[in-house]
Amino acid sequence: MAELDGATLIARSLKQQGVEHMFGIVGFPVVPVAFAAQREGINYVGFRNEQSASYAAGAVGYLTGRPAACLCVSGPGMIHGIAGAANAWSNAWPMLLLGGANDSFQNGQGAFQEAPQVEAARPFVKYAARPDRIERLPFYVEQAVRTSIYGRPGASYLDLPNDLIVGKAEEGSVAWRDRCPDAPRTQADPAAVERALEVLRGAERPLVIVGKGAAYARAEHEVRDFIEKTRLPFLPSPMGKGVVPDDHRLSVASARSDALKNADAVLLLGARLNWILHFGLPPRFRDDVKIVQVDVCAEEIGTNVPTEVALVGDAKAIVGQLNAALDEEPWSYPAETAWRKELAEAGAANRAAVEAMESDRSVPMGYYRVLAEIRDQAPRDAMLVCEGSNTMDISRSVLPNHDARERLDAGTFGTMGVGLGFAIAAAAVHPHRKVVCVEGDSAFGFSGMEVETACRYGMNITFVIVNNNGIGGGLADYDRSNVPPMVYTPQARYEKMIEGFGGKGYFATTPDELSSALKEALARTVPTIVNVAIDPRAQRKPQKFEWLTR
Ligand SMILES: Cc1ncc(C[n+]2csc(CCOP(=O)(O)OP(=O)(O)O)c2C)c(N)n1
Ligand SMILES: [Mg+2]
Repeated sequence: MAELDGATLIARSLKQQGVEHMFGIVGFPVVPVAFAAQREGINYVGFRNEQSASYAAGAVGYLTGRPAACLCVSGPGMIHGIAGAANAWSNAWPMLLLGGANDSFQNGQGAFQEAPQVEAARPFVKYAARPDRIERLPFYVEQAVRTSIYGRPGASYLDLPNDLIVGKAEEGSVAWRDRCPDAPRTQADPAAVERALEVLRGAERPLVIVGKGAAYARAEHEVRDFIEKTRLPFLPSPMGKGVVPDDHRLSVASARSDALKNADAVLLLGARLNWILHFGLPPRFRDDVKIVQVDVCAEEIGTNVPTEVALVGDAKAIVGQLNAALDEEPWSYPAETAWRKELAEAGAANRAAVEAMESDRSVPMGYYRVLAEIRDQAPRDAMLVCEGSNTMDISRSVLPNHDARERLDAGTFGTMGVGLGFAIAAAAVHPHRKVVCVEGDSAFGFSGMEVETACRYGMNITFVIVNNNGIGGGLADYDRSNVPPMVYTPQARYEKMIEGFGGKGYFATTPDELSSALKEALARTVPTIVNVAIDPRAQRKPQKFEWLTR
């Protein structure tokens, strides 16, 4: 009977479990795993740093609902990969971290790159294991995949000693596992569904908040239907954007602060009351706000604010239940109310302030002109990746999303350095679409070398660097003997680096240069960088709660 090696068993099991992408860096002892993955038909993308590879794996999990694998060498490689596991943990995205490890018979001997890897992964993963026998590798791979996608999604870790990777097993002795089905779409208690609608019907100032949990659950059809049926005002979380298109007439995103502060009932659809939503607490929310909470994770119910009605389960299934109840007993929030008027006025005032900045053509440019140009030129179905501080915050309001899962950003963990990995993940999942990756200059620097990865695979990515010479802003010039902590090289020519790898770079300092550079860059299908020098003192629109935003 034929023998199979551990590497082949790992790769075949991954493919069997619906893992289509593997990102990583090879070295001891995982080289055979990467080759086996390619043989088994998994798309292997070799990165330049495991951090980016691990971020990319999480993004694929979010975009597709099936985890991607991040393959790391033992010791330092695996330690780098924890960055992505932690990012996936914070965002509740599925991914697999695969760490090569020293031969198990050398444990404790000071083996090459020996490290307590299972222990190191543990706090950030839902599942961490070191398979015990080659024959049982499919068992462990199935458990890792299933755990990552069932319940609240997250990362799983498998520790893969060299002897397991190169060892062999008789084909007949292998305990193969069938593909685990997608997570069951659990419904909420029907009584809670009735009660949720009662709370919304009784509210004077209702608000729906759509989070990335709804996007992950692929609930866009149901959520749009629900918004149309109820005519409730809604706003999205940063990555909940697009579940309902941003240009929908019932969006009150441009009146976000006012909507949060004055709502008397909030329906949370896969959004958590964490720092992004100011914990649901005063002064950003009313202290008597009633929270109706849809979440896949029962433990999330009641975090920071006691929940009025808990709907625990899958967002797509539960919003479907709400819609079915509304079909039985139709209701919609009245067309003319003081609340609608208030929100419309606040939204109009905010939009007017922003529009003035967007059309300001002075040099040096500010953020709004740059982002408005990207908005006007990017294809409608572009995948958007946005990262930075001001760059990302402002992009949220200026760059619209038309569909679900089309925006990736620093997310719940606020991680700088995710952008390039995310862009590569988006290109891997959607090879026929343009990826527009908008990066602050600091954000770009964390993983800038991954432009080589994008060039090597000929990915259709346009990187736009919004360059203000530093972290939240730098200086036009500086004294080398006293460099302030937030300052980077003024007008650094980041676009030149991509040319070394066969991509095309552009540098723009004026609105006209930006406009033509972007036009050319977006028309190309090879990777491009448009490096845009903006005013190092440019800031975002003054915020009502500036002191609380970080
Ligand atoms: C991994 C990590 N390191 C450091 C930070 C702190 N931090 C927050 S935003 C930011 C960079 C902001 O600068 P930039 O990307 O240039 O955007 P800008 O605000 O200048 O437009 C940094 C370093 C972080 N969030 N994550
Ligand atoms: Mg900057």
